[in-house]
Amino acid sequence: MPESKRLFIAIEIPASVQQNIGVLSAALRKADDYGLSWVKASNIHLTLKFLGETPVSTLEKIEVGMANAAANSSPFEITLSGCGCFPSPARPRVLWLGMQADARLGQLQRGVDEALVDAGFAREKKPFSAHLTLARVPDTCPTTTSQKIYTQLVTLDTRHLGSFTATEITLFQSVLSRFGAQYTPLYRCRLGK
Ligand code: 2AM
Repeated sequence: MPESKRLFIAIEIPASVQQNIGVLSAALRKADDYGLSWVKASNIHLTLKFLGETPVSTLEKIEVGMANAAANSSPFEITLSGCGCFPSPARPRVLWLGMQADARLGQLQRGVDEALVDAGFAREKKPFSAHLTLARVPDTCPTTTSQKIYTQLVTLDTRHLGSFTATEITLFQSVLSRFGAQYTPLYRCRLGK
């Protein structure tokens, strides 16, 4: 079996903004008497593309694709604001924070998606929905419980979480364990020529 790594491409969030998110997340956790799977503040990121288990022999092509996509973009501002859940408030499975950014965010995501076709990755079928995952709801969690926590989330003020300039994209390796996910940056690519 060829060696493989579980990979994804993301925009990293500055530590100061992660800390703000951590404070909000901690407040929300107080309403969680079930035990959702909360993302550690330092692990919060903006996923552009999930690659999954990937042979290491593909890494070079991924890096070339990332470099092309990044070169066709330029740094842009992201302001955190709002929140939501997937798939719907009637059945929350993923709780997330939203953001505002200009068209370059969507263009960058489409550029990454397109650039990785040559590396053998299928284009995304669903439209991109930019989000920062706060918590995932275990399958065993009653819907009434996840609805209650989501209701708390929407009451929180998300306007002061902060802004930052996205200047690069990062290829992460994800290692899952019973202690949670560990994300390791493997390759970073600056936006712009
Ligand atoms: P998300 O949290 O932004 O939704 C690393 O595992 C990241 O890849 C996760 O944070 C998640 O992004 C995304 N991811 C994980 N598993 C995935 C899957 N099966 N399909 C799509 N995206 C996934």
